[in-house]
Amino acid sequence: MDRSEPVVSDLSGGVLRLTLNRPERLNAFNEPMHLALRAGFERARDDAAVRAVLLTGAGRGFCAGQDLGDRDPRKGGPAPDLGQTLERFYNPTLRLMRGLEKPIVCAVNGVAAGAGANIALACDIVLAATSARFIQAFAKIGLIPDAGGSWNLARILGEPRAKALALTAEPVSAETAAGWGMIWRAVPDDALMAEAGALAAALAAGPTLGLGLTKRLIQAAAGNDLDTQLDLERDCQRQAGQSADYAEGVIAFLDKRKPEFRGR
Ligand code: LHQ
Repeated sequence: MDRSEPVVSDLSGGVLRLTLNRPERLNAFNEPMHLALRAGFERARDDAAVRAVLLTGAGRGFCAGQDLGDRDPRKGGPAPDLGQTLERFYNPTLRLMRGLEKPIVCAVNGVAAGAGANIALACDIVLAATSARFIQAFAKIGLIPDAGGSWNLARILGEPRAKALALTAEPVSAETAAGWGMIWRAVPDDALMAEAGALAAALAAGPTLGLGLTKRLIQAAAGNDLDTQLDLERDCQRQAGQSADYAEGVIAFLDKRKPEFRGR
């Protein structure tokens, strides 16, 4: 692994693998890492060769949130504007991830704390090593859950668990997270990367347009009433039905062979 890149980016078989790469700081975010991660998701959005993203971390951690050494209060000066940090760095990346009409798989290889936990929860399918923990660490330092955490936790878990996690900063194991529906699956440590890689590869070989529309629909559901959602399904299905991958899927079914989707 190249130690000089804050995020290592590798495109293979339609999967863009993005590896957070500050292992000595448990992949905590500094400015270069923020910018590199955002550039990775911009590439995923703009490059048709990317058909799925796999996000993971180098070393023993996934991501420990914001690098707290970057703004050491002992250095003096005025209190930092953390709202601006969110506006400049986190929020654009969270919006890119949510708007990306390609699946994002997250392989949580170790501890995910603060904004690191919430970046993981913002991915579409989250697998975690059984040794990994999710920690809403914010309460320990007087902050609020950011990086979409207050929104995602409340939606995924409901208020009772979301509030308890955010107010206590109690770690949640991968198995508990899976049991609560906070993530898709807990996987033995030594099997995590193979399983996440295979899942991302299968998604990248899928009907990209249809998968992207599916992501859009499921994300829209909670904010829509049934009539609005039915209209949206109609519009998306119309679009999906015009794709070459839909024709290929049907022909492959009728020919009793595996489809070869091209992502259009
Ligand atoms: C770290 C960090 C870290 C620097 C471990 N920074 N070095 C948004 C807007 C703007 C500003 C503020 O924040 C935010 C969003 C946020 O994300 S706020 C939440 C920030 N994150 C945290 O509060 C988590 C802090 N880290 C921890 O509580 C622990 O490190 C965890 C529980 C993640 C892991 O514990 P251990 O497995 O015991 O590892 P460790 O604590 O020994 O960490 C290993 C090294 O990584 C260590 O450095 P050292 O030189 O002693 O080996 C840590 O200082 C460093 N590190 N997290 N966020």
